Amino acid sequence: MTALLIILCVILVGIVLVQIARIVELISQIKGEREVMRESSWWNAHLSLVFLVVFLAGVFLSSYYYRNELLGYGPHKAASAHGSDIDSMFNVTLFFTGLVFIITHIALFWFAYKYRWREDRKASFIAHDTRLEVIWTAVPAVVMTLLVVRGLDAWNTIMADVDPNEDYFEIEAVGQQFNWIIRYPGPDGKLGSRDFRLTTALNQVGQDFRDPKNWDDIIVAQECYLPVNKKIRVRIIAKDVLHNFYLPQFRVKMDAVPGMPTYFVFTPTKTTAEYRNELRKYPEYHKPYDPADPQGPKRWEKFEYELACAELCGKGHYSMRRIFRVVPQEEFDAWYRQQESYYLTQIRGKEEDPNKGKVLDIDPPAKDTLSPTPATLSKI
Ligand SMILES: [Cu+2]
Repeated sequence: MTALLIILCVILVGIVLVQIARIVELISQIKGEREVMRESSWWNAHLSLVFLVVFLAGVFLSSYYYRNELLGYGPHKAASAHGSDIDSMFNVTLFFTGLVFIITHIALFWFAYKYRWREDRKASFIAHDTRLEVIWTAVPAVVMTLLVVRGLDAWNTIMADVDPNEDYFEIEAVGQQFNWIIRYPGPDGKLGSRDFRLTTALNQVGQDFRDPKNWDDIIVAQECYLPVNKKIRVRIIAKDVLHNFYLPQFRVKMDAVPGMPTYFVFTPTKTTAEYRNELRKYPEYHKPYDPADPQGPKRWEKFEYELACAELCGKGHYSMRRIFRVVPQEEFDAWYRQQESYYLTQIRGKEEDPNKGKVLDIDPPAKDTLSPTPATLSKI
């Protein structure tokens, strides 16, 4: 019995010793974890400072490096009367948002460093601070209000429609999958009426040819010309899905919505030739236009104002591209005189012609007539 008790005592002492050993091990483990924590906290804090410096340096250097890629800078200056308004608005917004961006990022990473975990301090808990809340609500509210008011003011100025009595030139852009149909008024200066129910393969914008204003309208097949320093009003229409009429250098961008005509009024202030001349200042525009032909024309020499569709409208979206050439008034007039009426060249006398069989004063003279009529004279 005594032997049994001695054995039990030895086992118990053994268990106690094992437990003590485990406790000692656990204590040393806990002490080790704290050491690991101290180390990782130190590294995280200091690496966040390194990240802050590298990140901000990257932001500044890349902005500087790509400055000539941004609208409003370098070769991408505005070429319309209202364009500089939009650019300065972007700059003001960029200034305020940029400032906030830099301050918040410095604060974020600096605080992560400053308040890293340390054994000798404990986080304090602040449930509420009225003064702080007032500051961080009021300051952004005031800044945002100023930005929005400025934006609204610019919007109202830019989107103001033309006065019917002022001197302007109106054209029409109809977006469809996948091209723009550009219609110019004829010598009467007025676009004829449309009705979508009249649309056929030949009459693509549904012109109502009973309306004499349509008889001299021009559908421009190639490059569209615009006179410099003349107010242009574009009627913007879509036939199928959403498109967007976008002339980046003129800061013109407006949705083309099916069933809801929109418009944009702008005044081009730089001719294509003047804009090309400005691009000459930038070395990137001295590279060959066609990389396969290094001796060929340079990029600045081939620059054109391009109309693009800025609404992803389907598979052929990329092909909705048209060239707009801005030229002095005399050059525009010369080009304009060469354009032919769509009605006279494509519709007159065909199935679609509601005036078939009737004699109109715009008809060319019969072959045996020697003297041209006044109407045809005005077309020459
Ligand atoms: Cu489109």
